Amino acid sequence: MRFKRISGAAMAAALLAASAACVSEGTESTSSDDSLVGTGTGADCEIDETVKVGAVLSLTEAAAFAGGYQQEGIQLAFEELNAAGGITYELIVEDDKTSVEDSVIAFEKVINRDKVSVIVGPTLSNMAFTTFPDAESAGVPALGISTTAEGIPDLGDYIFRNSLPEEVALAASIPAAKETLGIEKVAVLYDSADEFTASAYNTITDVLTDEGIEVVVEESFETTDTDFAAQLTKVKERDDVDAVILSALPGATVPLVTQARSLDITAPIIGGNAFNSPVLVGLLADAAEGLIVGGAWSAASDTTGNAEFITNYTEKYDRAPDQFAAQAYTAAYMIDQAIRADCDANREAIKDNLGQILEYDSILGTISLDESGEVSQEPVVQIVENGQFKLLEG
Ligand code: 1QQ
Repeated sequence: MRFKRISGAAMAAALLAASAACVSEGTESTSSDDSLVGTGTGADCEIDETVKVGAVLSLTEAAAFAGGYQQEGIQLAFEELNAAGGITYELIVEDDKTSVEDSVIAFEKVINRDKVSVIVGPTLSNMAFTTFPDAESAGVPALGISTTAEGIPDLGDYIFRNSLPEEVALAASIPAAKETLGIEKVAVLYDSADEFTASAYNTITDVLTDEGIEVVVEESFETTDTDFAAQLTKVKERDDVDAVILSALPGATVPLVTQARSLDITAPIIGGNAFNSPVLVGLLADAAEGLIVGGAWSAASDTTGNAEFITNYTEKYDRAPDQFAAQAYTAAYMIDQAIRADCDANREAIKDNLGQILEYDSILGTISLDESGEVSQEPVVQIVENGQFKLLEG
C-alpha cells in the first residue's frame, strides 16, 4: 500500500489543529488522545494503548447471511494484526439485527460507550443511510464493507467504503452477460423497499440503455414478499425474455428464483453484489445454476494473499470465506494502514489517512480509497456452475 502523501511537519500541524478544535461545522469536537499516538511509522509503528474498533453488523435476521461472514473475516484479520505486533486491537462487535432502529443504538454504543477509534459496517445500505450521519456528526470515521448503494460516500467526510458500488458491479455483470449470452430483451424485477436494491434498479436501467438492451417486463416487489406469482406471470406471458435482471436481497431472491424455475422460466438470472454469497447458492440449490453475479471478490481470483486468506479462514471457521468475509478482512488491514501512516489511532488521523490509501494490493485486488470516501477497484463477474462460483470469461 502507498499513501498519497507521507507524514511530515505540515501534516502533524494540520492534525494537531484539527484535533484540538472543532472538526467541522455540525461535527462534535474530538479531542486527540495522546495515548493513541505511538512511535515510529508504518511497519515500525508502536502504540501502547489498545485501539478499539467497533463493528456494527447484521448478525441475526435477514442480512445475517452476510453479517456472520463479515464478523469472521474481521476477527481473523485483527487476530493476524495483533499477532504481528506494534498495535493491539480490540474489536467490539454489535449486532444490528438487520434493523434500522437497532443499528442506530449499536452505533451510539460504540461511539459513546466504547469510544472506538473507527467503526466498520453496517452490513446494509438501508442502515447506513441512517447511521453514517450519526458517525459523521460524532466525528468518528466509519468504513462500510458491504454498503454498495449510490450516494453512501456523500454522507460525510468521515464516511468511507471499501465495498464495490453496485453501479460498478452491474456495469460489469450486464455487459458480460450480453457478450456471453447474446441478450437483447430482458425482464427487470426489483425490490423497491430497500435502499440498496432500489438504487441498483436505477443503475440497471442506465446500464441497459447504454447497452441497447430492451426492457420488456418491469416489476417491483417488497423486501419481505414471498409470493412472486404476479410478477413472474408477466415474465412467463412473454416468450422473448432473454434474461431476468434481479435486484433483491437473498430473503426475496430465494423464493423468487425458485418460483421462476418451477414456472419453467429458464432465462438466465443476472444480479450484483448480493448474489455473491454461498449461502444464497446453497439455499437455491439447483435453481442457482447459471446465475450471473457481479461483485468484488472471487475465490478463483489470483489476487495478492487470496489463497492464503482462503486457507486460513477455512481452517479457522470450518467453512470457506465469501465476498463479505473478504471485504471485512480487507477493512481491518486498511484501518491498520491508516493508523500506521502517522502512528496515530485517533479518529481524526484515521479519517485523514483512510482517504489517502492508494493502490493497496489486497485480496480484493488493487484497491484505493479517496478523500471522498469512495473506493476504486476492478469488479469480477462470476457464473454459478455445479453449485460453485466460476469466473465468467467474457
Ligand atoms: C447493500 C448491499 C447488501 C447486498 C449487503 C449484504 O450491498 O445493502 O448495500
